Amino acid sequence: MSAFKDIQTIQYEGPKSKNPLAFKHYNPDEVVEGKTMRELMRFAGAYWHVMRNELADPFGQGTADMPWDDGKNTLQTAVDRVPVFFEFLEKLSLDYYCFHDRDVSPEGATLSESNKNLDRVADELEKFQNQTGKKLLWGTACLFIDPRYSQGGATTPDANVYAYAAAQVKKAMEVTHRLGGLGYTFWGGREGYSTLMNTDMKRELDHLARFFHMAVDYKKEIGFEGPFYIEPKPREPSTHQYDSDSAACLNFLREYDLTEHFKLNIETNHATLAGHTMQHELTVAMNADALGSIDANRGDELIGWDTDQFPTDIYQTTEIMLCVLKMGGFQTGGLNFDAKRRRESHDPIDLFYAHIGGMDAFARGLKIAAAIREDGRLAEALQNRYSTFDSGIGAKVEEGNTSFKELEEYALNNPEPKVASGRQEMLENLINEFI
Ligand code: XUL
Ligand code: CO
Repeated sequence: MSAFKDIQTIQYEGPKSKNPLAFKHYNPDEVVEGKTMRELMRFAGAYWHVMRNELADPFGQGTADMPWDDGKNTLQTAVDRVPVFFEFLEKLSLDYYCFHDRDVSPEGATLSESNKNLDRVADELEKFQNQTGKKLLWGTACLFIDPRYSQGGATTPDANVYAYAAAQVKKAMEVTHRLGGLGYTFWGGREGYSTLMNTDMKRELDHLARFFHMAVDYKKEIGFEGPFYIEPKPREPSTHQYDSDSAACLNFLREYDLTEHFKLNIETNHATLAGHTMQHELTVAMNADALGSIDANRGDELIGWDTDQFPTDIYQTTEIMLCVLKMGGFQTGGLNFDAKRRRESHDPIDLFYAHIGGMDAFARGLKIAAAIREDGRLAEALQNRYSTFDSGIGAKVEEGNTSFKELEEYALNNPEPKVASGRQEMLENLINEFI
């Protein structure tokens, strides 16, 4: 039985197509910089948004029409959702998916019942992965919905909750490993605080590091070879989250000797909530060789929260794909649509429009980024801006072969420096030549 029987597999029809159910730019087998688009993008569907997001907001109930779902929180309903999700992935040529343990299977009356539920649904996920060739980009544990985690999981003040969180992550790692997951994500929405009056920050961070070290030990024990990802976000639902941005995460990982096992999963709307551009967050991660994966979405300039909208901004997707190409493509990561439709877009077909738009926005970003790189003027301008460091006194600085004394002597004996223009507007015009 088909859940989307009126919708055919979405085809690439090219930029001139007027068909809203066709790709205008995402052409999976088209080669860009020596790789197919499919290899470069590694698009993933997010189980929580596609299958479980009823489109509620703090002021109103869900609006999403999901005729395939009886709305019950039973194991049978969870099992029945799996083929619907894989039909969706197939019809959109999404090669990967991501899930939280509790999106795919219901919490039971006890932890061991929850684990059994997860095993049962994992059987089904495995079956459909084998049938369709779809792959798990990453798995994760939901440590933020249940009231037990209201004060944190790995940073809770209660050791009993901490143990429960560890048990839940252990199980989610096992299932991710069993399903051939390429990575495992930690997003710490409750790992932070509401007020410092009741929070021992140092103790909580030590506990978080302990938690991660134990996860690393366990990953080695079960032979899980994929990276762990930390997904930075500054706030929401906590007032302050410890993994607030790329720099904070990297500093934490270095402080606690965890860098070897972790990369970052950077989300566009989290970057902007942190007061950074996505390009900034990606660049900080890349500089540390820690850009693992991307949660693809966008925020809204007029709304101050995590709106998780589908990416449509070509400037933004171009900047992101410039970073991805610079890094030589993803290793284990990809572009996961951690994005939801607006509450007003409640029809099943809106799920398709939303993903088609996101995939096309990224495909355009990719083609534009590749053209900018091929043209070479942007890279040349960047290179030239630092050319005084290529020889003479500048080269000595970069080689570590000079001192304050020598630099003083140089400054005293040379004319007043005349710094060259940054040419921002000219470079903005250059980018616009390609957009
Ligand atoms: C929440 C968010 C999460 C993570 C996975 O803002 O982005 O869905 O991606 O837990
Ligand atoms: Co996310």
